[in-house]
Amino acid sequence: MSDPKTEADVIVVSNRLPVDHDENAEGGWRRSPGGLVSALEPVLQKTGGAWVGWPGTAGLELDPFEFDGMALVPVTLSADDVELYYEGFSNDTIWPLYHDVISPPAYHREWWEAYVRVNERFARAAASVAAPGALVWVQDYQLQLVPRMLRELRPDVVIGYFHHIPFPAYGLYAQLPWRKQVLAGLLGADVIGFQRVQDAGNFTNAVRRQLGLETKAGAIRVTAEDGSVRTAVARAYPISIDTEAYDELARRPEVQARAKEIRESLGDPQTVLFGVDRLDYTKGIGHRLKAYGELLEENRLEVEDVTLVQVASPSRERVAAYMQLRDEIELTVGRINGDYDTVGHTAIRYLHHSYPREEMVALYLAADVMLVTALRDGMNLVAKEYVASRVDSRGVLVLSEFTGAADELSQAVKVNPHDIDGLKDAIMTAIDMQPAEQARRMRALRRRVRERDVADWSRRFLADLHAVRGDDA
Ligand code: GDG
Repeated sequence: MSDPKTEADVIVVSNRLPVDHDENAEGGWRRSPGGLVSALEPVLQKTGGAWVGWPGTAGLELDPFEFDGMALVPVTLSADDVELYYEGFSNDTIWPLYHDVISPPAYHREWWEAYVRVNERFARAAASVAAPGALVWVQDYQLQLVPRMLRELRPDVVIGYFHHIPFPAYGLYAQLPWRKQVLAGLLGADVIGFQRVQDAGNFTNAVRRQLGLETKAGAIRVTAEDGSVRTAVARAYPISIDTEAYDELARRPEVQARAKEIRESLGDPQTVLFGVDRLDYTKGIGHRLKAYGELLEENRLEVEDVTLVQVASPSRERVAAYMQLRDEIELTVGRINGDYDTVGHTAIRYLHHSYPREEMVALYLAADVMLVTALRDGMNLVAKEYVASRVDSRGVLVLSEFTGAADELSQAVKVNPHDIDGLKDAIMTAIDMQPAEQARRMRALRRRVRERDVADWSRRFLADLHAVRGDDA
């Protein structure tokens, strides 16, 4: 590790740095998995860029360091900050509010104060490493105030913000006691990106109604305190995955052998249904289980013929709503298995673990039907990963219309997960679908995720930031 240079021309700011602590890794850090990191790393490496974020351990104070050709700029969070800013305001106020109040958001002034304080710290860290006129790209709902704070510190830089989760309809957004401050925070950016056209529309609507600003086709006229006028643009940039990486893994003989082994270990049922989600109340896991349980109860499915594999990766385990969700899901799984399992067959193979990506791809390949039944989801990358992994053009994606992915993946079997009878019929349609029809749909889906991968997403966003700066195309 060496000291990075202190000025960067491209800067990414996100809650977490793209690395995890790992005592066994060289230098003590390992690159964290995920599409965002793989898309942005080459950009930062090429431009000598920097990434500003929290290293993931409370109280850890670190100087900037270099990792894989990027300058990493750590922001320190105390245990209190983690509890109030991250678990509190980010994950128990904004997250439920922006996901249509599926779980009731909690509004606490102390959490808000911590959110302001921590956002300021991120803004100052970004300001301190930005070269004159740098492009700064802020990521996600934990940092909605950073664009404006950064603009005040550094009026010379070009600021982008990307919102990974939904932006709610005005009637819900209006609940937020700090609704004006959050909108003003976001409007500090030159380009404000959302997953869906609908999210961008909800945002501009809130801006009009709360701040009385003029908006036209996503362009918002913002007047600063000194009277100067600028334009901020809100538009959709649907995020994607590293499609090539999934395709490549899925073609590996050892991954294909593992997929076969998984099916064998389940007793080679005719049909394997698969769900994989962070254990989060937005993902509709309970609705999925209800529909599946009723299909077994009505003998439309028999436990000898079908198994549902549900990976529920541990998430936000210190937030009360997540503890309660886990109890509910595990109670339901236990009931269904108790009612329908035989000595030799299980209705649901429930796994509360995280798996390496190779194993995920093997599971995708082993699954005849992929169930994505989110009640609200910014995009849902699992849907795209399933498609990218199906190099055999087989398998059926059942996809909730309340995901961002539904806008793009039109050949999936679409469902409204609240309509349990409709969901049951969709699962049966998927199970009964003929191979030729599966292949026809899967090929079209695969074309889409090949053409629009995560590199394409970051290129589009950064091109718009370059255009703001007046760089040549
Ligand atoms: C937010 C938005 C938006 C899950 N379990 C394991 C594992 N995963 C990976 C999946 C996928 C990712 O986590 C989950 O991404 P999603 O998009 O499905 O959902 P969120 O975590 O809620 O992400 C969402 C996203 O941001 C990007 O903008 O799409 O709407 O909510 O990549 O594969 N990966 C491995 N083992 C696991 O056990 N390796």
